[in-house]
Amino acid sequence: MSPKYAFPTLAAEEAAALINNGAMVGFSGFTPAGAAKAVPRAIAEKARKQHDAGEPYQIRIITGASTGVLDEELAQADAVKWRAPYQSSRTLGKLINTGKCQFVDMHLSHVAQVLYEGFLGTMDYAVIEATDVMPDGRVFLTSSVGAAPTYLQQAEKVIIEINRYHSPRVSELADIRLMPPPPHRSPIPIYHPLERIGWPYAVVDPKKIVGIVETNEPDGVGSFAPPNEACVKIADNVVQFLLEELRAGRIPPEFLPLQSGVGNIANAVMKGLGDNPDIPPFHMYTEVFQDALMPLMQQGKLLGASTCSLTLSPPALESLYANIDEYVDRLVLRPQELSNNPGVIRRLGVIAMNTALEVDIYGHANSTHVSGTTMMNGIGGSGDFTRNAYLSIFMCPSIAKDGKISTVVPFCSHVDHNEHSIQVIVTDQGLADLRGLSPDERACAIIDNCAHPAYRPWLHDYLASCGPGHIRHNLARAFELHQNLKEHGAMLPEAAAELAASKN
Ligand code: 0RQ
Repeated sequence: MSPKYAFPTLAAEEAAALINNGAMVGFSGFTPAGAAKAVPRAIAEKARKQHDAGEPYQIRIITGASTGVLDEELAQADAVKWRAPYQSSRTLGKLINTGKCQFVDMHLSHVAQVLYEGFLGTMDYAVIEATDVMPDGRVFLTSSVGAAPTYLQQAEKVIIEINRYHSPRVSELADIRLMPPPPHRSPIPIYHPLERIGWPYAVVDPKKIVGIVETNEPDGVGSFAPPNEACVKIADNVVQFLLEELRAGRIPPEFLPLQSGVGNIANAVMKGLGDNPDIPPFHMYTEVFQDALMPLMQQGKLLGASTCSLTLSPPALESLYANIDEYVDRLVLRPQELSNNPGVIRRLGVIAMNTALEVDIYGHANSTHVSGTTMMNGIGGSGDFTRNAYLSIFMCPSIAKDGKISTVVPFCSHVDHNEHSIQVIVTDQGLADLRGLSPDERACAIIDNCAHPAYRPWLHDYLASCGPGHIRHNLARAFELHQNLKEHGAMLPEAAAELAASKN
């Protein structure tokens, strides 16, 4: 027992020793932000030793969203039997795509409810990163909230990783409240992105805490590459569209809260919005707060943001901590049940901007499965926002893999977001505003405005080959591009060769 805490302190290895083969473990973390670090690393080491000794050792893992070292190290140690609800480790991705790890891809706003309902079984342990824990069970979380408050409630036993790297003041940003099950839910009183309705801490029954592991380690969020040409064009197209909406009065003069997904395109769009003097200062109601938003906060272009995580590179997070007085009234960190809550998103009139791997000519989007089979990361929060936003925008470059792939296809090989939820599709080529368009009209708008010119003749030829119907398809050819990619390494080998030659 350390005099600092009311609970025993453990070495990470001692904590890992408690977690048995087959255990279900809920780890904190929503992106690498706030993810448990020392205990998962020690579990990976334990798994290796068990495997070397010829003993089985794998655990079931649930988190808020993706993580950092947690997934990568546990996957490298072949220690992951089952995973939910989102992940982005390449090594774990390979295990998932070869059937060696079972993966449940879920809307992030659904995680807490599915767990309460018992569909994921008993949670044996929660391993939660915090800046402090009180004898009465108040837990002060670090750079993300995610589903940690739910896991503290649901787990049979709890291990707290106290990470000294984080400013203890980060909990001043937290606004934590859990929703009771129906029919005991009342309206969630968030009428503005920065409205606070909860407490700065999560709560656990102190009797469940088996130990505290002390660490001092950054989140390990990588920095983004400078935006490439396609990202800049996509960003320009989005900014021009939003300005037009503003002029038309469909976006009010004070603007509407924005949600932006993860990755380079999302960062380029946020930078584009920040740089344009005609876009008024705005708020965000989003789930991930990335590096590109820091300068916007400093310039006053971003007035404030509600998020679930501070997915910031170490220099950006350290700058936030050093100047935290400037942020405490302008940043709110919420549990994913609230940051991604459909009712709040609809009420606030959020403009959602997410990225697709491919879109089809009728306006469906695939964010998750390459060629319909290979899991990329997961749906994450993109569905929570897309379905419920005031305006849902999907973005992608018109071609991928140097032109071997057209991201505009006749029929998405997997559908995450459907034609009824998506209003606008944007690529580097241009933008298709699908509002009020019939399927035939949508097909022409998407092919002519969004597809790469090298693929437009084939897509029009496909359309011409379709039989009658409301949504017209030629089922014999609907996956011809995907089939070509599989057999010849390119969707249209001649077009891809021409694109490659024009690039050299
Ligand atoms: O491959 O990594 O080998 O270079 O996919 O593509 O264009 O760099 O885009 O990084 O923004 O990721 C949909 C995956 C896009 C992401 C997805 C290849 C391409 C490249 C990445 P390389 P880009 P991004 C908030 C919201 C779902 C979750 C979500 C995602 C790689 O945005 O996971 O939105 N979204 N959450 O070459 C084969 C295609 C391809 C393709 C691109 N059609 N076929 N490969 N690529 N299109 C966050 C949370 O929820 C936590």
